[in-house]
Amino acid sequence: MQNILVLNGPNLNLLGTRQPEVYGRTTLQMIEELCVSHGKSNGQTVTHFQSNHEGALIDAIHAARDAQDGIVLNAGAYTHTSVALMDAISSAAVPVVEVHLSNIHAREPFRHKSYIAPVAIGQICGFGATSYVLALDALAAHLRKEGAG
Ligand code: CA2
Repeated sequence: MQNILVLNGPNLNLLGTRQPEVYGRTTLQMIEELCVSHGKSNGQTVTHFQSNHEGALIDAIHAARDAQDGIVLNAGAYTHTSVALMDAISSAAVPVVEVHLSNIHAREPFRHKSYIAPVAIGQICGFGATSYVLALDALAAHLRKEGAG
């Protein structure tokens, strides 16, 4: 069994309630339920956490060091700004898959830069809620290869 943390950053709690033309009608709760059920089919125990606060996300990454085999991270707008999150991932030594609902490379230039990408094992973006499912599959394969699951 693999233990996976699905970690969501700022404003993602608003999913499905505002700007449906950009982010769709799927709520964060629906995404979390999808991750729990898809994780089960991969032999993964999925827990989830969302915060609008950079420090709380950093604390969750630090705590994952002893409790989780991998992290699926949508850092929201902190993706494009946070050296602190990048440093937390580097020090946690837990594999992270970066996810985004939207294709950040097809959006405004400031979204093309990710501080998460250099310290993640990979990045999946542009597939809506399916980005999370693909990230769970990627972690399952990665951890099997590493012998952790
Ligand atoms: O596409 C993604 O998943 C993003 O991480 C979403 C972030 C954005 O800043 C990143 O560039 C790409 C924004 C999340 C905000 O979500 C909202 C949802 C509903 C209403 C307003 C914001």
